[in-house]
Amino acid sequence: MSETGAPKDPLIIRDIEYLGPMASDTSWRPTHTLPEVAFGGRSNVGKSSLINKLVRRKKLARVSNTPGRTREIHFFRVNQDFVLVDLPGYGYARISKERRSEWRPLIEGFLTRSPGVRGIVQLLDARHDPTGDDEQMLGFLGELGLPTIIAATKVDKLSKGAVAKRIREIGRLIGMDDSQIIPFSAITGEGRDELAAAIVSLIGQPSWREETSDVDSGRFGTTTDAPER
Ligand SMILES: Nc1nc2c(ncn2[C@@H]2O[C@H](COP(=O)(O)OP(=O)(O)O)[C@@H](O)[C@H]2O)c(=O)[nH]1
Ligand SMILES: [Mg+2]
Repeated sequence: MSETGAPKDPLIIRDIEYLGPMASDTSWRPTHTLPEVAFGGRSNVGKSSLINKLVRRKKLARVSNTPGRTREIHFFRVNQDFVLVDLPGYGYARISKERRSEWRPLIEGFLTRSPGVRGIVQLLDARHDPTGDDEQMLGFLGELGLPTIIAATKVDKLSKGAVAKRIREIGRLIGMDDSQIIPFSAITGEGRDELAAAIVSLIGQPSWREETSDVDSGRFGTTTDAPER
């Protein structure tokens, strides 16, 4: 990043459109032909703040003061590049045990049955070890084989040395290489461009669900050319 001139923005935001909410695995979902990138994490982990920073909008995803209340999946079209899928936050401590596992059918059903999903940005609080809910979610993502980018949030609350240490520890706990974990701060903007670049790379790859056929294997990054309806 220390080259001359301003670094190039890997994801220039031209326009964003809210497509709507999905309340259950069988209810409405948007029809489009763009790749989808999901965002998941525990309530209060900083997901709305990260999304707003990523797309450079102050209030796109509501930064909620009442975590645990958002029970729907929200869809946003970003340019003609991809559809950002804001999953409901899980694991809010102050709701009952039964209600705490309500997230699983909606989130798991959506990720399992959405042909357009290319991957997920899974958020973990950099300061803390993954919770039981985080482990369930990561276990599910691992079984599904969904390409996963980890964003470690709120790193502004830690010293530089502590961040490096926490990233190593989280990587060890979740069995992922540190290089797959992006330190992120919605306050300082650290990690925004790195995350944007990782998403651009994800949506440029062929779908992880498709069998690689000889005809298809040469395809690269053409799926964002779908005509607007
Ligand atoms: N210091 C700091 N606070 C953050 C950061 N991201 C979010 N927060 C705060 O954490 C709380 C939850 O953030 P929010 O984005 O609503 O989390 P969500 O429930 O996961 O969508 C809010 O008080 C935010 O201001 C961050 O990067 N640094
Ligand atoms: Mg939120």
